[in-house]
Amino acid sequence: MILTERAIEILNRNDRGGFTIPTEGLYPYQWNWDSAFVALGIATYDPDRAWAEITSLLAGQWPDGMIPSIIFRSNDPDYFPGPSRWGSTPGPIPSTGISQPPVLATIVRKLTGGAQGRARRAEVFDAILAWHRWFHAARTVAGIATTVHPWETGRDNCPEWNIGLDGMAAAPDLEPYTRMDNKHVDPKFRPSQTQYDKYLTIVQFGASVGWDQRRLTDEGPFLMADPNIHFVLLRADKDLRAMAVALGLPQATLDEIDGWIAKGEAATDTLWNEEIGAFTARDMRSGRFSRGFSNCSALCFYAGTGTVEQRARTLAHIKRIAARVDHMLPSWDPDAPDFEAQRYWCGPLWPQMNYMTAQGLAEQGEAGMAARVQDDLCRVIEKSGFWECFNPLTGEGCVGNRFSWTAAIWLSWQHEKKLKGAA
Ligand code: 9WN
Repeated sequence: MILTERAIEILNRNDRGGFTIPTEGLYPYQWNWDSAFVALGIATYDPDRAWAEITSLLAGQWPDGMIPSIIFRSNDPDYFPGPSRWGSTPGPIPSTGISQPPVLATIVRKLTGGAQGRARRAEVFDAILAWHRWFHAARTVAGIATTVHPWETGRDNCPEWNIGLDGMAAAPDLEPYTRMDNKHVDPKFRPSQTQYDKYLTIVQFGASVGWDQRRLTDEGPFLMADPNIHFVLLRADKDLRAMAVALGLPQATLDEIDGWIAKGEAATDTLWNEEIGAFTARDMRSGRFSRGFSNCSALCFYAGTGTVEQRARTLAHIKRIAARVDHMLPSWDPDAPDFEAQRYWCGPLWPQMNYMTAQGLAEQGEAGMAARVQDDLCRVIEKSGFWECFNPLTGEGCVGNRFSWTAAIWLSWQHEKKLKGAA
């Protein structure tokens, strides 16, 4: 109970009036997929405020349908790269020029399932449809949704991106900059300077082409396919379709979404890395795969895709890792050489990933492992508090504290447990 009150207090404290920041100091703006997860938690005690979280995110949507990764409603000198570094963007509110994994449709479907949900679904359906259309048009290469920036994948410095980053050089004319992230948290948790130079090189390229998204995809310095974006989008397309059916939308809309789902199912194989025996990221220019099992490899269950054999081999990795760490599910394979238990996406477990992984495993008949993934996150929260991510070996909290999505996922699960208990 105390922890539940604490979680609500964190979300209230991070509320900036209709939208929620991930954490004070380090992330002072509205982030895309953070807000979707945050809505899940707020919905347990204030459904109207939860809905405002979603509509405030949609307020930043670009005319081409893209919903940016960060919406800059102010200019906070404590954050870099802020609005001036991204330059002029075409949306109604200054923003980044890249997106983030599209979990929104799945979360909107969940939050609007009741009798009163229909009007809300109808209110946001077209905007979400336009966003998915954008992924399928502006980001798709050779039939698979790709990404142009590690920040777009939501998992910045995961070793998955090393092949893509090694294949590009930092711009020789990179405008000088000062990182602010390392002033808020211990640099040992954060991406390296070399990685930051490349992140900023991609931003500089995007700004130089006026954020022409097709040019950024086709000509940009970095182009990889990401199991996170792929599985989240495929799952979200399926949820979008279910909402379209419930809303009685025309056959043409269903046909369009069916086309995306068929494309997504076919593209799943593009990410199958036979050598590792799992779905991994892939560099679209060289065709090379990344060399390790990440927590996104496990999202094939959440997307309800992959063959029986692919899922069995994925599950074997999950079981191997479960025997290796106290706290599931690390963001990178603990048996891989570049695993680092505390460095951001190189090892720590992430609450929003555990949420999706547990949901997918439970839906696909793997109740035991789903419970392990869920319980482990609850245990680290009980032990260490509401951190951004956690060391999977010790359960120690890492990077940002009093973190919104951690509080939100805690609340959502506690609420579901209560509902189950009452049934
Ligand atoms: C860059 C806000 C975001 C999350 C991402 C996480 C981290 C930002 C950063 O924080 O990314 O967007 O500066 O590291 O990787 O998943 O949405 O919580």
